[in-house]
Amino acid sequence: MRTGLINDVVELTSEQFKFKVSENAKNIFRKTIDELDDRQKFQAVAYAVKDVIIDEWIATHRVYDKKDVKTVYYLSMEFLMGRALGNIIINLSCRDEIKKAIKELGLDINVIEDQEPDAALGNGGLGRLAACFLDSLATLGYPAYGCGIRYKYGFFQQKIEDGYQKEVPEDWLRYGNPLEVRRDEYACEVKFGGYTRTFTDENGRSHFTQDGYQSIRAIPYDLPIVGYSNNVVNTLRIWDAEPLVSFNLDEFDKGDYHAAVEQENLAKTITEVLYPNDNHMSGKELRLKQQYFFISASVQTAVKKYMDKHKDIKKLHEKVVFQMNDTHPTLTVAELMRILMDVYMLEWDEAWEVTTKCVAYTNHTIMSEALEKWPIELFSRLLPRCYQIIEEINRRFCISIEEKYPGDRGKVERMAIIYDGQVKMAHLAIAAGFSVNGVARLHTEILKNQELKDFYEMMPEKFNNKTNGITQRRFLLHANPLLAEWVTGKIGDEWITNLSHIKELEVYADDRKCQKEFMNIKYKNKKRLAEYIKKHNGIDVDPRSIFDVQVKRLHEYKRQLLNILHVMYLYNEIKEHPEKEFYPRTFVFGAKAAAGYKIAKLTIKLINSVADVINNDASIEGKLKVVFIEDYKVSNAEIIFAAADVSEQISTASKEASGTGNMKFMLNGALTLGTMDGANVEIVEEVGEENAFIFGLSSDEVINYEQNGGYDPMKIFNEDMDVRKVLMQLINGFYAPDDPERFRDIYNSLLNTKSTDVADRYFILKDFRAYIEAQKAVEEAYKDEKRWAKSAILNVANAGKFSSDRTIEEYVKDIWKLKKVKVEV
Ligand code: B1N
Repeated sequence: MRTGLINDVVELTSEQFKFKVSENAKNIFRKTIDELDDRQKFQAVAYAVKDVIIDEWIATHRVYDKKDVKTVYYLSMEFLMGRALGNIIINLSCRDEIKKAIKELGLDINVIEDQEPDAALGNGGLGRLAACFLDSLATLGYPAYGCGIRYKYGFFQQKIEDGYQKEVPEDWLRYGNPLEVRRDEYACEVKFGGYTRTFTDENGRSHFTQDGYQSIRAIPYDLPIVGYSNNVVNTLRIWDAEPLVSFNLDEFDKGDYHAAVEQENLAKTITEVLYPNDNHMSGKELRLKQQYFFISASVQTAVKKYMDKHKDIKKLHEKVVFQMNDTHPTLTVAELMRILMDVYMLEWDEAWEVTTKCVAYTNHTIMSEALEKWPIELFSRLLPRCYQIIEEINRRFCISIEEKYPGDRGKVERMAIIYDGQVKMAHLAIAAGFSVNGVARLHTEILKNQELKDFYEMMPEKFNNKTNGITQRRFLLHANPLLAEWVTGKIGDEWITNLSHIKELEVYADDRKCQKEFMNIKYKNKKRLAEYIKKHNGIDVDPRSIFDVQVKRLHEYKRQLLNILHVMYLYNEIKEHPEKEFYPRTFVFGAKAAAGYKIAKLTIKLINSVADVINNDASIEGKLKVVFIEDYKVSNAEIIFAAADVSEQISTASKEASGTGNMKFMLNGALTLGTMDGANVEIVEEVGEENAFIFGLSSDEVINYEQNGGYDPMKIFNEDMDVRKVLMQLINGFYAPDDPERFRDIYNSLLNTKSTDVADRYFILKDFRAYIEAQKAVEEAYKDEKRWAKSAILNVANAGKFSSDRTIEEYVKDIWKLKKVKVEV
């Protein structure tokens, strides 16, 4: 039962909720409920839900205030929230009343939920992790703010035209966002450019200040993060930019026309769009502006909030901790130092002491092209005072390296924060952070022993692992209501807030009746996806076939190419041996490629071309289907995970820091087909190797090859006739009769050392045979329904570790040191 502070929340009845909705229809749209179109219905309901949340939101912050709690600020350029409404409703304790009201109004909750645009303020895993963490923080009752950017355009919408990806702007705010609250009272100023000036105060102390800068106003919008059944509502605060003073003719008269226009343009462009790169750095000036913009606003606000209640800025770390989601928010270090010294007049050593107790850093990748390095010229021009501070941090850091390793120039060269004309953000984050963590055990080990070896040797105490997790509220309870209900029927509903309980399902894995129930639910979910595919792709797929799914960002290291090359191989096999028994298979792909990532976009075209040929070949009697789901995003992901039999997690070992899709599949009872990479290692450890399909090179083997100049893919091409045939089909027009050269670049990326510096950099051919064998094992296993059902149930039962609740408890215990709060009467 709900225990709230405010009467109207405590006793919310379906009648009251219905009243709120009809009032909204009237006040916002001047209509009665049945006159509203679907979008308006969504808005009327969403505003009513916001009304329900608001009292708890206020109550939560009253408790935080009163208890003077320590708060984590989770700083992230990305929060991939997806849709809010459905998720909020399942988290609210009065969910049943709301659902009842919606039904009694004659509205269909699924139709209403479908009207909401996804809040796609993120690219992929890193942004979705941030969203899962916010859900867990609220559900566990920890004081937390998410801090980010209110991009006008989120991650682009993907259209497939003639098999090619087309990017369409995602105008998610077109109809406004009913759930946000604009907080003008917390607006602040952010300064760019100009120069630093030194002045001496009356005590003879010198200080720095910035002059000749451009300014913009940062305006926060708050979004509610509703905890599960606990009255806690935390806040995701995303910043928008506005001109400080709107364009004025004064400036024009003074002849400062250009300066005024520039300042106004800066405000317009800064929050315009999310950079659509995953695991890749774009060295654009605007990106650095975005970073400083939201960091300056967030850090200023956090410090101000602390100083409103406390006197001693030197104890900031007792109440505030900043978690930097990768290096994108690393300017936190410089900005906090700046505020402590220039605003609160601390000495360097005092400011450094406070800063290094307040900031912690999470590393999410070892891909070298993702490492953030900024040219000194750009950095110092845009952020002169921050640059000056970083120079001094670097000077002192280099001295400490020399002290520890006298005479070792190599150390200083490899570890310096500023070197070779560049500012290295990861080095700054490690030098200043009191904690450095990787996101899966293997990833953290690679950081310690390879990528960040020098740093680990010098400061081992900073390094720790926090294996990623996902929220079971969205990815089971909301995404898969049939399975969720089945689980609750078997073991009760404690798993919703404590996923370790799901282990209790294990005793049902061998039970024939339970196996049938489970497979029946899977079948229904596959039908749901088949309907989605029919509606969106016009393709018929058979829900009795094996649903083999790879959905994630398109990246060479994730090896969608390996998957589609194997499909091409299977097709050849079926054509050559039509008499051979073959269990029908549906290969499902979903992936967006960064707009400028040529080979990734060509891979999408290849998948669609292969799909065209195979899906239209009547001679194979529907044994094989290939589907590319357009516009893969959080909302359709929920349908896809629930329907999967096989979870493709086939990255080149060592490259995928963790992966989180792998966990979502597991929780929904799909079996992992994967390499020993990222969190796959821990998934297999939990579920047992006999309930997964593991293949391919190990991370050690990959790293070994890399350190010795790669391997020779030509040898495989010359010796393995199946591989050779598939590769030839890339350049003989088999899948591109109108332009046989179309896929030449893909062919070259695998074989040709003239056109790429390393042939087959991602070991696709090296792992190809092993992948074929693993896929054969999948087919064999699926034919044995009992065995498959057992394995699938065991996957669900052993997913407990992969709840983001567990991850957050570890962050709290080892890094953030927060206290749980109860919000009640
Ligand atoms: O972060 C996820 C991990 O599960 C994935 O393995 C990892 O690839 C992903 C620059 C990134 N790492 N780095 C990024 C995103 C955007 C950008 O501009 C890098 N994303 C990951 C969560 O830990």
